[in-house]
Amino acid sequence: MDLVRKSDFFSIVLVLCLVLNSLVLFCNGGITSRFVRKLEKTIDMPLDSDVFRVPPGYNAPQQVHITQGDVEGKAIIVSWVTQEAKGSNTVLYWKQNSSKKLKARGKTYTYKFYNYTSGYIHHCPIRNLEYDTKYYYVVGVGQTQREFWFFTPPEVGPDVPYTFGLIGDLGQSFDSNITLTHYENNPTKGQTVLFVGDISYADTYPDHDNRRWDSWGRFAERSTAYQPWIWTTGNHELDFAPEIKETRPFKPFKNRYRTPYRSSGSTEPFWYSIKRGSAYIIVLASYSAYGKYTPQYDWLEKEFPKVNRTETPWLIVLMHSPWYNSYDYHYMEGETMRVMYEPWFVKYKVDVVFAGHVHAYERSERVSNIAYNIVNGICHPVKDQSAPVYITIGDGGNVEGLATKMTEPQPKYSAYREASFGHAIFSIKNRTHAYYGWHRNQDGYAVEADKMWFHNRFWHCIDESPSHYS
Ligand SMILES: *[C@@H]1O[C@H](CO)[C@@H](O)[C@H](O)[C@H]1NC(C)=O
Ligand SMILES: *[C@@H]1O[C@H](CO)[C@@H](O)[C@H](O)[C@H]1NC(C)=O
Ligand SMILES: *[C@@H]1O[C@H](CO)[C@@H](O)[C@H](O)[C@H]1NC(C)=O
Ligand SMILES: *[C@@H]1O[C@H](CO)[C@@H](O)[C@H](O)[C@H]1NC(C)=O
Ligand SMILES: CC(=O)N[C@H]1CO[C@H](CO)[C@@H](O)[C@@H]1O
Ligand SMILES: [Fe+2]
Repeated sequence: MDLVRKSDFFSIVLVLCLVLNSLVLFCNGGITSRFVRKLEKTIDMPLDSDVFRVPPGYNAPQQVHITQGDVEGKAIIVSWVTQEAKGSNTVLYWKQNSSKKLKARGKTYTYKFYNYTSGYIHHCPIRNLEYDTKYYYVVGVGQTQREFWFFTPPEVGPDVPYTFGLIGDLGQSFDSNITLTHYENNPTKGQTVLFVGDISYADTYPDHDNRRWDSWGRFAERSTAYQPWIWTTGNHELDFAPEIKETRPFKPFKNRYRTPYRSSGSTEPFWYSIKRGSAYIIVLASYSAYGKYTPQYDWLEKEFPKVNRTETPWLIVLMHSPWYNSYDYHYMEGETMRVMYEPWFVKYKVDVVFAGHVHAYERSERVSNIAYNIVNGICHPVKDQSAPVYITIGDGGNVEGLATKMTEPQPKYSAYREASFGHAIFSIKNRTHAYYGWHRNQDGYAVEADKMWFHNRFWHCIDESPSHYS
């Protein structure tokens, strides 16, 4: 009841704001949502919660997750953990309606972190899959077997519809569980999650208690075992802890999660690219060196010219630390990377950039700020139809809670901002149109608190902002 009334109230406010916003054109900032959320402390689910239950049976595979295993989408990497013994590293898999079972063999890793020793972490690439096909797979061969399934993407092509889910800074709180539940129950079904970094928040526990990496893996399995999650590294993946002599950054992340970085010519798992359907997705690393002459810089410089918009019209970039952020939190942390790379984003007409880090939601206008050259003083974001829309989606619901303080007044480049937990859906229809919606956790599963039709920057480069239509 209460919620219904609140969302009705919100809709009215939103409509009013939209009308006002279109009247004042670009002179003022965009919308700061007035949605009023019940402010509660964000708490992690205790280790004995239902979502963290260890699957029954001797040495049962747990924390099962899949990710894309090549550039084109014909390979997948299956990962899982066995706790009691090494067990088999074979994956059995077969096409729906086919009785022919195939086998792939993976490799097994363990690592230590301070006084924690990991279980047996298995990673098994499966190659030469057929496009647009449902596959079943089994892990735990010979002991406790568990069966899952996934769909391969359609063959890469310009008008292939495809729907991505967007989740960031998820963690393992009660709110994280609500976010994941809303993503799963959204009537628009995401086919792959683009995850913008900050996974388990195990580092918020004493000695980075790595059992919280395990519990996160078990919690997320209900999604990660059935659809690929595309990983971006955040600061909570660093696990840099010299006080306990853990000085190799990203140790738990690198052992537990795989990315197909070699396929795209990258030399580190933290930055890479994939094609999926009609999208070309570039994943950048906010916490790996990105200045001139660094490996990431050299790679990205060569990567952008490879994107063929006739093949993959949609150019999407993922990173953790946002470049355009009008919250008080993490203010300007993305600035140095912006200075390095923004001219390329405009030159190559990136459609949209998704970032996390700030635990709230924000969507920008199409703006750029690339005219400044130290002496000319031209350092303001300006409307730019070749620039991407920047979306901050760090609102997964982790233990650190919401970022509620915003810089005032709302800057011109900020189209919509709201401090609520949620997720988003980016649904590509064809080479010219994609539909985007942001869903806050307080609403019904189908409700879009913010939405926008994206017009492709290469094929249909016209202004989409409401002010344009007024
Ligand atoms: C690791 O050390 C902490 C204290 O620093 C202790 O509470 C915990 O039980 C230890 N864990 C293991 C697996 O020894
Ligand atoms: C997490 O959400 C699921 C529903 O998707 C529910 O069944 C489960 O009880 C929740 N667990 C906790 C600890 O909130
Ligand atoms: C771009 O992709 C299209 C469609 O796949 C292809 O016909 C064309 O040759 C490609 N262009 C380049 C420069 O590779
Ligand atoms: C692309 O999709 C949009 C939205 O569904 C639709 O209006 C448009 O007609 C489509 N374009 C083509 C060429 O089919
Ligand atoms: C073509 C074909 O036989 N499709 C079947 C595959 O199997 C599912 C159930 O497993 C059936 O619903 C399809 O009809
Ligand atoms: Fe972060």
